[in-house]
Amino acid sequence: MAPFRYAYNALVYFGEDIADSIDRVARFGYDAIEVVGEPTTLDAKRIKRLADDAGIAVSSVCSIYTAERDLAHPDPAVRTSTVQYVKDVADFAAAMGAETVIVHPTACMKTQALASAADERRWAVEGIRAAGEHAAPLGVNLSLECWNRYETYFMNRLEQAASLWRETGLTNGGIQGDTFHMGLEEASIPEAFRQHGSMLQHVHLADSNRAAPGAGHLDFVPIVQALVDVGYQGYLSFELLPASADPFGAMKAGGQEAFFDRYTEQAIRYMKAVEAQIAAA
Ligand code: LER
Ligand code: MN
Repeated sequence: MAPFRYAYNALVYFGEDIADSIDRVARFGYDAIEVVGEPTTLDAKRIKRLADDAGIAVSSVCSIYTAERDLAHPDPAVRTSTVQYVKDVADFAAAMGAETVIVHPTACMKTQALASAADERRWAVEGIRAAGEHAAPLGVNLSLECWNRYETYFMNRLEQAASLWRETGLTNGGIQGDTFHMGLEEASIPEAFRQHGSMLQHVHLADSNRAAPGAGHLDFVPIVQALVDVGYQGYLSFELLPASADPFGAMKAGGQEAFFDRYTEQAIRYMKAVEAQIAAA
C-alpha cells in the first residue's frame, strides 16, 4: 500500500505571509500546501518558488465562494463573473503546478434556491463545463466539493456531486468529499467513499468538530481503509477551521493558535499512525 500524499489547507493560516505557511507545512513533513483561491491578491510565481525551495508541491486551490460567486445565480452577470473567477483560479493553479481546483456550484452560506431547481442545475452545469474546458489544456482538474446543509442546499452528498459531474461531460476532474461535511450528510463516510471511489478527485480531512483528526469523534480507520480499498491516488488535504457557522468568516477572523503548529503537526502524525495500523492489520 503506497502512502497517501498529504496537504494542509492554508485557509486557516489566513493573514499570515504564505512563506511562513509553506515553511510550517514543509517542516512537519507534508508533501504539499493547499492555497486559497484569491488570484488577485496572491502571487502565484512567488508561491511556486517558495514551495519549490521548501521541497513541497502546491496540491490544490481552495476556491472562496463568497456571496457574489455563484454559478447557479439567476442574474446572468453574476454567473458570468463567477465562471471568469473559476477560470482565473485555474490559471492561478496552473502557474503553481497545482493539479486541482475545488469548485462548488453556489455561494457558501446560501441555503435557499433563488430560481427553479431545473434552471439552477442547468446554469451550474453550463458554468462548470465552461470553466472545466478552460482548465483542461492547462492540465488542471476541477473537483466538485459537497458541503453540509448549513452551508448549501445545492450539493450535500457524493451521489449528488457524481450525478452533476457526469452531466458536465468533463473528464478533467471529479468529485470531492470533506469528512467534516460527510459526517453530517452521509449515512456512512466509508460507504460513500467506496461507492464513488473511481470519481474522487480530492479529499478534505477534518474531524467531526473541524479540528485535527483525533480531536473529535470520527473513526478514521474505516475511512482510510475505504480510500485504500478504492485505490484513491489523490491528496488527503487537511482543512481545519475554528468553530463557526461560516467557514470563510472563520478564515477572515484568523486561525486560533491551535490550528498553526499544534494541529499542523497533530493532523499528519495522527493520519500516518492510522495508515500504519491499517498496513499492519
Ligand atoms: C467549505 O465549508 C469547505 O469545505 C471548503 O473546502 C471551501 O471550499
Ligand atoms: Mn472542504
